[in-house]
Amino acid sequence: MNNSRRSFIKLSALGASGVALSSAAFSAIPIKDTINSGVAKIDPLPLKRTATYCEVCFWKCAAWAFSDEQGTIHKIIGNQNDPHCFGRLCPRGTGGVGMYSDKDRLKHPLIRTEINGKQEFKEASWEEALNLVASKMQTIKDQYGPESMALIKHGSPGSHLEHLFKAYGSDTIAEPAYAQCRGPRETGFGLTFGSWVGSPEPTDIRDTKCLVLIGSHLGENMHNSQVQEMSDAIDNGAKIITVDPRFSTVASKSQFWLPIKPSTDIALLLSWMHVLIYEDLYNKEYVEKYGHGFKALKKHVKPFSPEWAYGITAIKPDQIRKTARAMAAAAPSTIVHPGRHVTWYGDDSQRARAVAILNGLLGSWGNKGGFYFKEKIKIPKYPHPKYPHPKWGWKEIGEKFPFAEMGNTTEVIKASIASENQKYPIKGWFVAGTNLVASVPQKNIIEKAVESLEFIVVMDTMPMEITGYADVILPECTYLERYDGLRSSPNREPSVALRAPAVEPQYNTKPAWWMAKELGNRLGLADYFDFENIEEVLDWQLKQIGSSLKEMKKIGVKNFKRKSGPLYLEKGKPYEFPTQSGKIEFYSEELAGMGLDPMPVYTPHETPDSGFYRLNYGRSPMHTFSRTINNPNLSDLTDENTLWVNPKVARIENLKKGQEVWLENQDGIVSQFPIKVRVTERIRWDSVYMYHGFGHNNKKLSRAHGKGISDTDMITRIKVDPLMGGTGMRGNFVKIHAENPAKEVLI
Ligand SMILES: Nc1nc2c(c(=O)[nH]1)N[C@H]1C(S)=C(S)[C@@H](COP(=O)(O)OP(=O)(O)OC[C@H]3O[C@@H](n4cnc5c(=O)[nH]c(N)nc54)[C@H](O)[C@@H]3O)O[C@H]1N2
Ligand SMILES: Nc1nc2c(c(=O)[nH]1)N[C@H]1C(S)=C(S)[C@@H](COP(=O)(O)OP(=O)(O)OC[C@H]3O[C@@H](n4cnc5c(=O)[nH]c(N)nc54)[C@H](O)[C@@H]3O)O[C@H]1N2
Ligand code: SF4
Ligand SMILES: [Mo]
Repeated sequence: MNNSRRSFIKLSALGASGVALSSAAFSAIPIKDTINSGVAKIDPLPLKRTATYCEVCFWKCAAWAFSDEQGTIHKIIGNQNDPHCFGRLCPRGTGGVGMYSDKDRLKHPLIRTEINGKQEFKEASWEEALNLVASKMQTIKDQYGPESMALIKHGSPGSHLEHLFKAYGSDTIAEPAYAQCRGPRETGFGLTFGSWVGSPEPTDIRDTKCLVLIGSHLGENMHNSQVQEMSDAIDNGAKIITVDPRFSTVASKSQFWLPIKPSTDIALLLSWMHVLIYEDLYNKEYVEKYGHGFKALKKHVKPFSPEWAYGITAIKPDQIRKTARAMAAAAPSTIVHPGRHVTWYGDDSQRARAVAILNGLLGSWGNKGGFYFKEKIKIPKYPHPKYPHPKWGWKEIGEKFPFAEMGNTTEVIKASIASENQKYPIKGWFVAGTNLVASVPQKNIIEKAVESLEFIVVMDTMPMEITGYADVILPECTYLERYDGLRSSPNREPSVALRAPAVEPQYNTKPAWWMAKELGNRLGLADYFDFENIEEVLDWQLKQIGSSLKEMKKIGVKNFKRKSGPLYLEKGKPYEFPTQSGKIEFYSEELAGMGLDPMPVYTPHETPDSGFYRLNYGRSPMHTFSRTINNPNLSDLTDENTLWVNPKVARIENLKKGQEVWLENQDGIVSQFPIKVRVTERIRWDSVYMYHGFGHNNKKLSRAHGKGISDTDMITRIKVDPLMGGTGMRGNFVKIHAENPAKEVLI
């Protein structure tokens, strides 16, 4: 990217101001009467209590932030009445105050300028920055149409900008939480039960007797209420079955750990179906009543005996039988968890369908201890004129994927690379709340797109890597300094949570809703933002659902009674599933009609060549993706990732504990930094493992820069899901080098 029109700008490292703060957020503060009172009486200062919901990850736990008049936030604790957290935050949520106190934060609007041939960011006023963004958006609209401006977003800023984009005329919208995360499971479950799993997942873990986790490592994956419910279920004697090539934390709490050969899960799932059906262990009454195509499924899985699966998965037949029987013994209070980050090998929607079918055979969907029928409150939209109809948008960009239900980030990036026959030309990006270079693999296509684009604006709170590609950077204040949209989430009972500012925004930062409104005014869309401030909108919305801003400020979370009917299927009452057949589709007529596999099929995937190991990655319990690595409180707890290698691999590669190594992948891509070796039996000998999110290369991130390796950098080969376009990331292989191989080449 040297000498390019838009070179990546790494601002120099900060000096003393970047020194890590102490982990004050974790120190015990004598708070009495914190619940159900407006003010916590703390000696010697009274602290103000403000309702919020956490933005450190997307579980969005409702919380109370305690602050003083000087603007210090002393503590954030969970809201007792919140079904996402039951009054307790995870360590990341507790450390969320570090997002506010981080001295590396973006502090002012920045505009890319060229000084003596060198590109730099210069500080700008909000007036200058917003005028520039609006004029570029207007130019793109006039020259190419509004569709050519894309919004790539994640998290809370997204909804404010989505409204701006729809008003402006663009539906070219995508987020990495779909095609790089849970998209395939929504397709797989949608095709089987007729509805998305959604977030939070309606898994009745509290009352389960058997929880099956397939590459879903709850406990490291810190989804709060699920982890708490799982821990209670374990205390109540629930069996846990973990299928993971790695001995995860939850594997250590499991009755059965099945260390599967990576990429072979569909074979195991088919074999489990075989045992349930041919040992007569499935829920006959349920299947007869609610199932469609069971006979075809029975025939389909006949050859898939545990002996057949053993040769593929390396799981012993006896283990496959025992685990299938354990699931059946607990059914219908058994959950085969749908997983969440499921974009693995390209056949992910089909694997998710296999998981769904298994739940169908066990009778788990709609039964206590399985999956409940969730309910949420629909928050009315603040009145505004009708949105215009774009000529094309995310649907057309992803048109080759028949089951895509949201924009696909990878396809939007590809459509941004200029070419002769660009069908859906994207010319500008508005990136908000997503560090694309860390969350979407194949950096080369991102860089090509960046080269082609006429304009990029990034809205973030931190100088993350993506900001280095921006023409304009809009600094958002953190979640602790702003109002946001209401959190309305589907649960056993509907609930609504408020986010209000605990403190004034630091520096020259502003909330996304304000930026969206200001841009709307400049783009002639003021009618869509017919309010003075967001309090007006929130109060109006809350009044429509029987509350008010005043009430929500006091209680933070409001729980509502169910209106949609019972939590589970009712004995003796008919129930129609929202599928084509009105039943659970063991056999999918829809897929068959399109010439696609109507039932999941196992296909082998590539395995590493000699000298290479499969790159496996997952969640750091103390971090969220790349977003918290620089957080002063959380980097105190884990400041780098390590490379997990099996002792056998350590012997072959002559590796010592703590030794720094470099990685090179199958396409010759070398890691930007070294990573320390961790020798452990907890990973199979054919794979290596690391936490996702590390290896930041922006020097402005004083704590995160150069710490560990970015898994995303090493993922250059992707396996695309033909059903919905998911970006399968787990087919990459790495070599381990004691010295930096890139350096060797240079010498
Ligand atoms: N290699 C690899 N890639 C992955 C994954 C993986 O495990 N490995 N996981 C995938 C999954 S499951 C997901 S969901 C996606 C997640 O993808 P992303 O959401 O893109 O994840 P982050 O890297 O955390 O980027 C979040 C960005 O939002 C910024 N941010 C944080 N808070 C705010 C805020 O309040 N306002 C604004 N404006 N910005 C904010 C952060 O500073 C950061 O730049 O990544 C996917 N990509
Ligand atoms: N602490 C923390 N918690 C989080 C997040 C976070 O960033 N930090 N992010 C949240 C988000 S958005 C998501 S999507 C979820 C993601 O959480 P999960 O859906 O649980 O996914 P991963 O973190 O990708 O976990 C991957 C697991 O799959 C295993 N695995 C790898 N290959 C295979 C295979 O071929 N077969 C099987 N059976 N297993 C395999 C890995 O060893 C690892 O244990 O986590 C959520 N929770
Ligand atoms: S699970 Fe943790 S990080 Fe995620 S929203 Fe809840 S407290 Fe915040
Ligand atoms: Mo995700």
